[in-house]
Amino acid sequence: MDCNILSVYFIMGTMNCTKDPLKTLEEALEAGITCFQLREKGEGALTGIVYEEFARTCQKMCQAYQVPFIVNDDVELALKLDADGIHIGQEDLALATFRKKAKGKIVGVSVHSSKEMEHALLNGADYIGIGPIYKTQSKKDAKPPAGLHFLKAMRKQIGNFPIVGIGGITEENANDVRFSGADGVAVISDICHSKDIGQTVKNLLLTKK
Ligand code: FQP
Ligand code: MG
Repeated sequence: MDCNILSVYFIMGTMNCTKDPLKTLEEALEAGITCFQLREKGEGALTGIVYEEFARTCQKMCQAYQVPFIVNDDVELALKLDADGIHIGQEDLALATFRKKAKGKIVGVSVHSSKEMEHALLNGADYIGIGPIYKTQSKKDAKPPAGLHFLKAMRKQIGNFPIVGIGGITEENANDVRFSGADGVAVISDICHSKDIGQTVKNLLLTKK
């Protein structure tokens, strides 16, 4: 996997958006996000056919910009839509089982310790998400912040394997996250809540290492 796709990795679900979700995605794509993850979860999240249609629309938009479309958690949907990839957490699914089903797909895994990292690598992850780097509002069950120190330690262990940092990342601290070893930054709120998504994405891109 080309680690440049992790540069500005936008994650969104309808529950994260303060304005129209598809408009939010459109503006983010137009501004140059390098990857998109649909993370439709939480109270009030879309379900059933409405969810599926929303996902298809997001996917089509991503395809128009040649930006990878990744599905969070929902393996069934990812396979049904032939998404470019899936992101799974530690509790979500046996990675090895999924890896077999998803040949040629990008598989991302959340990692919170060296042990989890080793397991992810051995079982065929294409990239790992490390976080929360900072305090986050977007995930209710988030672990306490791991900080830049942890990210640096993981980078040391993992060589040049693709890493994206996640959790509380903004235009102001994105550079610190990159300088601590991340290939890119995963962002929800900083983009979803921005008054000027185009400018926010440009600022996040500008801090590229
Ligand atoms: N890293 C990334 C990515 N994406 C994510 N969704 C997570 C971490 C968190 O399963 P998980 O994954 O721990 O929680 P949730 O399913 O609630 O998101 F690397 F892509 F930035
Ligand atoms: Mg998950």
